[in-house]
Amino acid sequence: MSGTCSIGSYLATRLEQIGLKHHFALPGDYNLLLLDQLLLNKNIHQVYCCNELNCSFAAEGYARANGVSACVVTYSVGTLSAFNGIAGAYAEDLPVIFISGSPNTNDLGSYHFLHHTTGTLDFDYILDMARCITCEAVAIRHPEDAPYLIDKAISAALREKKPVYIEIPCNMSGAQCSKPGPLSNLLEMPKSDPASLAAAVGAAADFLGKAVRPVLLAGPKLRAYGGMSTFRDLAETIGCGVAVMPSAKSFFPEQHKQFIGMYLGSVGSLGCDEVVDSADVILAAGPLFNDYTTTGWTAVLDEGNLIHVDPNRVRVSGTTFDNVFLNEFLGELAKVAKRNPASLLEFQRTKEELVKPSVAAPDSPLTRVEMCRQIQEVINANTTLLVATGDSWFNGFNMKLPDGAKFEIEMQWGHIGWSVPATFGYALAAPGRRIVLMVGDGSFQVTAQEVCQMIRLKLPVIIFLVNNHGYTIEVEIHDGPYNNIKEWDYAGIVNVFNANDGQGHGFRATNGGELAAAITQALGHTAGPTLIECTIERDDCTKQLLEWGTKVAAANSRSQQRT
Ligand SMILES: Cc1ncc(C[n+]2csc(CCOP(=O)(O)OP(=O)(O)O)c2C)c(N)n1
Ligand SMILES: [Mg+2]
Repeated sequence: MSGTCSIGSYLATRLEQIGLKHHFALPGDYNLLLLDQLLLNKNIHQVYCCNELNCSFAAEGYARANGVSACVVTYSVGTLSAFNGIAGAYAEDLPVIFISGSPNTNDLGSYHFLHHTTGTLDFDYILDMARCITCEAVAIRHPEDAPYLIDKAISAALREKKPVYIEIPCNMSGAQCSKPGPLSNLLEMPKSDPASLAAAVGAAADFLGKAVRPVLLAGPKLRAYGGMSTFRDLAETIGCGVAVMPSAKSFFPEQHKQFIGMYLGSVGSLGCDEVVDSADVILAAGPLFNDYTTTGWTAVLDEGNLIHVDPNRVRVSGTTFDNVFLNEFLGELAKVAKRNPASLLEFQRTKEELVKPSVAAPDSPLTRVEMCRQIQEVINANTTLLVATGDSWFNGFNMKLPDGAKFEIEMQWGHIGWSVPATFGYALAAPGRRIVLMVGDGSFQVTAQEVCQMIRLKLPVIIFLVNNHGYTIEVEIHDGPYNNIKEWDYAGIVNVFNANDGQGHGFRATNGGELAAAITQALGHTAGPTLIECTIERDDCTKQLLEWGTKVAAANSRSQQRT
């Protein structure tokens, strides 16, 4: 263990130790030597993207499948583009180790103006900005500090499930520092304060025990903070109805007999909001209630009825217990909670069965309903379905997931364009899975280039590109000429990316027959991605989108109130 190694090699070892098989990168003169150092580690592959925004989203997607990821860019011009995906990772609770190769330290104190900067002598602005969108931002200035600073950042990311920033000057990546030791203390997770934990569990058990009709609600933070299995234990102990928030779809099995659907107020799944709204105690595990998830503040749960389980604290009907960690709390509560299946029985009594859509004539123009009916057939226990911002969110919400199927959405950050690079990153981290993306034409245009990396790495992703000729979600919220976009030949674009060595497939489906044929081809194609452009009418959207859009628009247009 003793001895020295280069700072770049120290970083590579740490990335390998925390479980990375890949890191995403874009070169620039400030990080070239660092990339060389990282390449020397043969256990992690360097994977390239078309631009830094995509690079950050690819890392974000990889972290969804792998738990943690890394991306390496060049200072300022690259870093600023990547910040968007890094802030997204912060919003979505994903630990991305974000590394930037920066100017030579000899220039920092001299009167030297440098390229890729704002043309001033301020070299700290990137670090300052990084502090706003990461849980730890460090800049190495002396080789001897590198191990401490790298470890400090990486352990913060793993502990807090948030991105971190590490700046490595171009004259440091080859400089020597002490070799990395074992990971052990880097992986140490904080423990709840025992007294606070006991008090929180006692208060919650008491509150639940007195409830007539309690329900459980899975929130988006449940996975990041390791609570999915203890949440299920708790649910099975109580035996009550269990709902999920949109970003927690698949965090509780949909085939489980206690599953009552997705809670999204009036646009949630059939019969779910009535049961949640009429519950007298709702245990929400890792929720994040915002304007979108409350359907424009129309589905706000009463704080007095809530057991609100945050990653590091719990609120029971308005009383806060600090230093209580989600997973420990759910596990301890599962040991003492009492059985009360009343909300599940109510759901079963009141539930209406969804009518299955009928099969459309193969030659009639493709509709959204027929498209979704066919995509549903593609989803098996081994599928991860990723859905992009737009009506694809709602089409995705309506999909039935068999046990084992997973669902990915970026609903807190909500960046159009996230999904193509994130799917690329996810697919790389989950080689055995069937990866399916539903993305709108508008979102696709933001980051379309990353399909070429799927081709380059022969990833058999299936992309359903919903060509509804514009920003339909925006049309439903507030229409104007700005919601029209330039038509592309989406199916044809795959050939542009194939050039002379790629094996991506592109199909256009204008009716059900063409879609079925394209899906058959896609399922048999393993040497690269298949993009299926599904052309539907501009206004052919879910009824949930119409209602949700109207309510969100109403929330957005509230005039300033004096309080
Ligand atoms: C970076 C960014 N810019 C703008 C928006 C606003 N926005 C949200 S959805 C959307 C349009 C999505 O259109 P499309 O992908 O075609 O999906 P559709 O609603 O048509 O299904 C836009 C512009 C956003 N979310 N993110
Ligand atoms: Mg569209």
